[in-house]
Amino acid sequence: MRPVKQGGCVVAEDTVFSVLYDKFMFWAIIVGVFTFAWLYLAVLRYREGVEPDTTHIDHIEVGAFPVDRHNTRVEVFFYVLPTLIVVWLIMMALASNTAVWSIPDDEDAHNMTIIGKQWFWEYHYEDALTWEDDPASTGIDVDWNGDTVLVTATGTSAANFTVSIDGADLDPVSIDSTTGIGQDQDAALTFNPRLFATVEVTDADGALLHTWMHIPGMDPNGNMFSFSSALGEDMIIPCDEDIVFTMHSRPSDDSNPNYIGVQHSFWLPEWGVKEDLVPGIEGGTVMTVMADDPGTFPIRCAEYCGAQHSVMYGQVKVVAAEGTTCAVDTGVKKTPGNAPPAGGAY
Ligand SMILES: [Cu+2]
Repeated sequence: MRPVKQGGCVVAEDTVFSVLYDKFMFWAIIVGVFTFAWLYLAVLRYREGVEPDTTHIDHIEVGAFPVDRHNTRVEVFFYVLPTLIVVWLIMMALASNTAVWSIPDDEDAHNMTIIGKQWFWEYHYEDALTWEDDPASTGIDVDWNGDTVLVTATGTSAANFTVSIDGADLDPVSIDSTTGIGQDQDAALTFNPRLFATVEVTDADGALLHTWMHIPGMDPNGNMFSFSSALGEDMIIPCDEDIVFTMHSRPSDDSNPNYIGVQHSFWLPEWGVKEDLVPGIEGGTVMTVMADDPGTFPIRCAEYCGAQHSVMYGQVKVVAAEGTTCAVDTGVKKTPGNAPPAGGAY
């Protein structure tokens, strides 16, 4: 489902808890209709001046507690049915909790490490991510193959593209205005999956029309590329994949070995989920989300963490991994993937 515009903001649908809300609403309506129908039936049947049909299953006498004249089947039904509904609601709620606060049994999950410091977030990439803006909406397609970057922008106002590798901008390359094709071929462009790289396509005035980006994953030494909200950078995650966040609180100044930082809470209001970052928990805490809809959504700190707690916010941008779109409505997992593993989930 496409994101819905609400008050100028994009609203994510089909999150675990919005689906859970819909399920609860469904059962609440059924129970409500049944209960009120029964209520009005009783009001009509047993109102003053109407002789009740005592042969009927309920054969209740107005004003008398039905001790002697009761119906065991109806009474058992009245206990068993609500109990079944309550058990079913508990199962659905626990399944949603398990889907969020556990590590999914998913080889293809996109793993991130979130570091909370006073007072900003760092988004570290354990897994690489290559993505670009949706060619269907920008009309532009970037293809980086070996030492060649090919930009196809037929029928758009694209004029130039700039390749940046490891933070260094290469010279802009112009795009042929008739064919809409721009190509750069150079040994310096040989694609290296270990380096952060972007291709930005701009119009003649320099306005950004289309972005292609490669974010490298963890290197063999365990070093990870990261974005930081302190630099105004957004966290970028792919849609339609389990995103597993492992979260740690760290001091922003580690000159004092006795100071291990404070508790933060990584809150994604759009998904209705948050999880604490607890100093001293070595393995970190874990939370899983699946982003179904593209868009940019807020990140907040939900645990008072000091003087500048209120500025501890960031943004998460949900994008389509290269070669995919977010148009497929995968929804969320309607059934729990597995039970929480021993340890790891808090
Ligand atoms: Cu905080």
